[in-house]
Amino acid sequence: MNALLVPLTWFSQNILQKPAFFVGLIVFIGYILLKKKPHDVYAGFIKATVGYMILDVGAGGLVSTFRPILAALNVKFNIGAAVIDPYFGLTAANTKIAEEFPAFTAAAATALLIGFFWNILLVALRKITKIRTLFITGHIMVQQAATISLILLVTIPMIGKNSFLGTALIGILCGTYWAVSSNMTVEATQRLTKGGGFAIGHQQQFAIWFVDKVAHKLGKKEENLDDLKLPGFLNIFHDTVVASATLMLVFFGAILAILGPEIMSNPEVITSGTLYSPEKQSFFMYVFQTALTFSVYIFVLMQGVRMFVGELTNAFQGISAKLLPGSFPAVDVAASYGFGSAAAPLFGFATGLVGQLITIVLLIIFRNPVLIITGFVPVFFDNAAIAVYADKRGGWKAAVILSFISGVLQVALGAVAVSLLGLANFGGYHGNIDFEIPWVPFAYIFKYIGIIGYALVMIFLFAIPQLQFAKAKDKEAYYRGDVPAE
Ligand code: ASC
Repeated sequence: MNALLVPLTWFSQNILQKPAFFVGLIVFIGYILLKKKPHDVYAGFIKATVGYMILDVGAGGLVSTFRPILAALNVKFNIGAAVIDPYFGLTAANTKIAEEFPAFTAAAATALLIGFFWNILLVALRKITKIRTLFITGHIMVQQAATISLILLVTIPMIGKNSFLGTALIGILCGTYWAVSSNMTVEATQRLTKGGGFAIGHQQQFAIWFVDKVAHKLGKKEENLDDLKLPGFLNIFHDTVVASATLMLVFFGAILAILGPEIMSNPEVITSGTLYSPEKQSFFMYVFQTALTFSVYIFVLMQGVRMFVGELTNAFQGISAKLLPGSFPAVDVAASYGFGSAAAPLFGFATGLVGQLITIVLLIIFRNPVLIITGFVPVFFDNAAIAVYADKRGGWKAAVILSFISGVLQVALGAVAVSLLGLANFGGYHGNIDFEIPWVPFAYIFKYIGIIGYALVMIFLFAIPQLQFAKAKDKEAYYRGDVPAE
């Protein structure tokens, strides 16, 4: 027994619980299965591993910059704060899991692998499951596996009792959500792209399905955003650094200005990060520097993500092309933007931002114990996608209404999730629209009926593709993803 246990323990401690090496290993195995040359296998492994280590540097920087601000908010106003953004959410979820569920540090990375193969299996059995799509967006899967791990660990205590079984249940739920939700976007995306042959595997699959169903009832598709000229200055928001730095300046500038120099220079409150020192720097410049530091670490983090995702996606794509000919790859939502009106993405972002800001002000007025801070990724990418799909079927009116509602939900349900999951001291929640609906309702179902809730959510998810198939008039066209011409 020991002969088996020793290497297994070694593998678990040194590889499984170190996501950087684990992701590197997935790429390594993927490339070997694809019969790549040894030097390419080596290069892929290095890029994936180093990329993940760079992500860790960015995440560590975000934590050390955010923690003193959280401490000050807590001491001065007795409130917490959370940025609703998947990178802040990933950092917060991983930190909380490491601190409170140490046996599960490897859960998210393992769930990623289990979920991926589960998704492959569900597509391989498509005659039974009716699932046509394989989710291959690696960085999104990393973020979602972490958030879903945290949701299950916090809401169903039983999951945390046995790390082997718990991790398997997390992985299977991840894979089922990936398979089912991306399958829901096939028709909408085929309509938008006139048969582009891909589906969406990102963070707004339920929203896209909904938008596609209701947009034409909210406006006329002839009155679309094609001729809209947005003010030129909005174009600066196409640059992630400019956009995230501006949001961070506005939010953290205001928060730090309100907190004031006294508390930020108090070594009893500010025990990590940079203590403000009045002799060395003006408070204005301290605020400016701290706010911009967030964009520095977001940039570092995204750079690392870019490195490992390139490799992971190649490995996943290769595996799926070999194993599952004829299936739809479910890819990043940004792939859809080129098929809509050129102005739609920025228009959705601006409308969603207004929805978010109004809701944040309302939360402050009603003294919500957690301050919600707009993060760039959900407010831009979700609402851009919603506007693109809505505009195509219901014109600008549908785009305004639906991206505004999405902005409101992102903040309101984001605040609910932060409280439910106890993330106020960790500074972040996922924030993307699918992680409001359906995931916040799912989390409540888990909380109130535990493992039975888990089973019900699985049944609900598996029923969706069955209903899609039952409603399809032409069953062969369903598998091909053909949609009637409009
Ligand atoms: C996300 C996320 C990103 C962006 C990117 C959009 O949700 O984590 O980095 O959207 O995938 O292209």
